Amino acid sequence: MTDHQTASSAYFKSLPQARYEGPDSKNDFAYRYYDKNQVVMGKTMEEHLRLSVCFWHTFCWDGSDVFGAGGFNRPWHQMDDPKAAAKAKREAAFDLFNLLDLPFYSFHDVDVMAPAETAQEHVASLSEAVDHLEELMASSGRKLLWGTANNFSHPRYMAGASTNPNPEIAAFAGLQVREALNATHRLGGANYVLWDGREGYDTILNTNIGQELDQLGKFLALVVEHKHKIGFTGDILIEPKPHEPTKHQCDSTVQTVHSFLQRYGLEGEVRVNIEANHATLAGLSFEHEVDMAFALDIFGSLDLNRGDPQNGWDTDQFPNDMREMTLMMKSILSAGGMKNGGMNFDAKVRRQSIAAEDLAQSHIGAVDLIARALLNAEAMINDGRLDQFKEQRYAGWKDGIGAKMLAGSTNLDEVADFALSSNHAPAPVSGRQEWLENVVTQLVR
Ligand code: XUL
Ligand code: CO
Repeated sequence: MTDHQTASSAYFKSLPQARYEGPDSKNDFAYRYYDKNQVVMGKTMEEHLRLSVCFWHTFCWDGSDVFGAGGFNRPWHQMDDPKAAAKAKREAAFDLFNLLDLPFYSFHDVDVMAPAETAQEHVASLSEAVDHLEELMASSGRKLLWGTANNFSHPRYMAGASTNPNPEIAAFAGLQVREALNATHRLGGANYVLWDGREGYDTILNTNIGQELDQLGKFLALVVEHKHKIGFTGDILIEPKPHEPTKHQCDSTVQTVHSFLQRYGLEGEVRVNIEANHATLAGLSFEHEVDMAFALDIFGSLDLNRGDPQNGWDTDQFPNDMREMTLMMKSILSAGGMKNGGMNFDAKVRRQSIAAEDLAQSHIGAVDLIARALLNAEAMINDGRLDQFKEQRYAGWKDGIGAKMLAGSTNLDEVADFALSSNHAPAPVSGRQEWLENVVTQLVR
């Protein structure tokens, strides 16, 4: 990858190249644990983690929040010509991808193109951006983890995209998805994501929820059909989130997405992109959502970030919890590792972190966290105590009446008669939670 690197914009020019220097390095731009070529359980770290930098938080956001204006003053935010600004932003983005030496990136259509108002302008502007992205990818060797359409920011989507009461707006959303999916296909993207930010309601008083679910289900079927029509071999992913910006979002959690896919006959066609902060917003843990996705066989990819436990919204901070990341990595390794998916930093620096180096160091720290979590997870698997405990806890279901119940080859009379004939009170055993937590503490470094 390093052979292809190009550096064209001035913004990151004063920053050094990030590379692996080992745990004792004193360099703030060095990786201490992420050695992309280090082999862990048969694959390099780079292949395991498939790390990705996102366009939106890192290059599009100007630092504004609902109470105040942006203070980042990135050069591409200061330019008057929107086309030149979009081009400068794309160039700066690839400079950071190269500086970090991570294999993947992700984008929404509107992140990479000059703003457009009409449908025709949208198509032309995105197409110009994709031509340029193709060149930047060829010269840098960076790859696309996923593309997506932003069907939530423009005011036309205030009442939803595919779930809008006005089908003309749903059609506009269809245009954006077709163009973004075609672009993702052309750029060799590994996945295509749909985050349905406005597909929900602010008040049930004005919402026909049954009809909106049908609109969303039928729309998703069109996306899947188009994927096959153009021969896109990546996965289509839905990104669950319970609320924000809407009060209620249709695809709240991994489990609700799974039920939704079953209802609309899309099982086997669509997987999930799980975001840590969306899980916690739903009152769930990241590990829960990851385990649930593997259990339901819809695991796709990950958006890495974290919330702030003291405030309840999607703060999209860079991850920093080794225990959480280790348990998540353990689930991934135990399930056979990443396939098309990867780990996308859907994370942003804080509003006061206005320097170019903040953009680099936020990623470098999080990359090291994940690399260390991978090593911890490997140690957990080799240690074996956690897996053995679970295995032995369910051993009774391997034969006898347990196996029959699981196979669905018995009836309630037989089950009840088994209890009667054995005629003893089955004894509870310890779940050993504290001991299990001790084992985790011993193995998280
Ligand atoms: C919003 C969110 C999005 C998706 C892509 O909370 O996570 O950035 O990842 O649309
Ligand atoms: Co996300």
